[in-house]
Amino acid sequence: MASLALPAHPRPSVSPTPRFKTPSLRSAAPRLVVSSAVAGGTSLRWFQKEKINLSKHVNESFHEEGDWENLDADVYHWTRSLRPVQWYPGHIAKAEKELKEQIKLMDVVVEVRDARIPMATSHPQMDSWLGNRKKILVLNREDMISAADRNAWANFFSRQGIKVVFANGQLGMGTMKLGRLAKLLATGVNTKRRAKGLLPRPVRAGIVGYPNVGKSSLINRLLRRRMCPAAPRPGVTRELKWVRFGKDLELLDSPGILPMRISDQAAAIKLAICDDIGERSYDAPDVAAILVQMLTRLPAVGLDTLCKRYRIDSDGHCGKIFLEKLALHLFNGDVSQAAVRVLSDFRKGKFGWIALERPPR
Ligand SMILES: Nc1nc2c(ncn2[C@@H]2O[C@H](COP(=O)(O)OP(=O)(O)OP(=O)(O)O)[C@@H](O)[C@H]2O)c(=O)[nH]1
Ligand SMILES: [Mg+2]
Repeated sequence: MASLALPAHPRPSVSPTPRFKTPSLRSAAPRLVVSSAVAGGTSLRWFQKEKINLSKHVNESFHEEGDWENLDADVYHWTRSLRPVQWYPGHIAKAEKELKEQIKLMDVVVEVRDARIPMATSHPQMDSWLGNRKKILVLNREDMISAADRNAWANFFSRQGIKVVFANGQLGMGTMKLGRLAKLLATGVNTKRRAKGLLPRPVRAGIVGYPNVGKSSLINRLLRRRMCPAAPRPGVTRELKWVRFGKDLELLDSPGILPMRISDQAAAIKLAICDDIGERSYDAPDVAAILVQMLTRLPAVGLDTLCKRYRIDSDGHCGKIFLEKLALHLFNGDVSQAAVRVLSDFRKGKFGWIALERPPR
């Protein structure tokens, strides 16, 4: 089984003094077959494909949805030996309690997710809290993904009959549509009130989601006023706050909520990569090493882009070695600074705008 790893990654990657805990792509590959068998029974197909691609670069074989599944399986394995990423500051515990109370007042709920990682920013308990309430799903940061990513996610959600709005909380795209949709979904509220002889009231829409996904920015853009504090770090909004939009819509801005314990550590690492979780909850070199290994595998980026950007020579299979080389080249051997640079470059789109997740099959 171990030889399976070699064809796709032919050059040896040896670190004389390993300083990181991040396992390399090479070390994860033998286990990958087992997990893909568990995930979708694809191990035989995967093995055959690997044999055919013996002499090809790994990127050239990254064509199908199944390759995303393999990448997800690898990310899972790479995270297994790392310190778990957990972030649950006091304000989130308090906000979660209050949010569950406020949900009772909402006619419609707008769940905002990060378009780069729509699965990792999906709260496992959200749907049970919402019950039968009408929901609009917003994939925000649409400017940070490719057209192919967007199409893949649009198709995935439309097949499930889920209403999804792609939005840009920074420039305002999608916000008017969101406002219209929220009022449309809640028209029944005032029909019932009129039937009872009551005056109509504004529709109440709650904006909920993970930290730093752009909830407050979306509200500000819709209102065309900076009513809610927004900044490029998770945990900015600390209190729930209702604001009025015109005479017939009220919006609730809420603090980003995530589970007390994140059981899926692959998702947690993606949250860290995308800056959707507090930076004190993770080790930047570990996270950046995994990002390098992911980007090396994504055809839209690939090893060449990484090496050219930093003018270093690396096989990219082991993110920690890549970071060590980058640190020696640019930061006097300081791996933490190298890690912060790679993470910040990804967040600024320096490797192109790409999603880190594709829909499951
Ligand atoms: N590129 C880009 N940036 C965005 C987008 N939406 C929001 N931002 C930026 O992302 C950062 C976080 O936005 P916020 O609106 O504060 O996010 P939030 O979900 O309210 O965050 P918390 O209150 O911490 O939970 C801000 O710097 C925004 O300018 C978007 O669609 N694209
Ligand atoms: Mg906010």
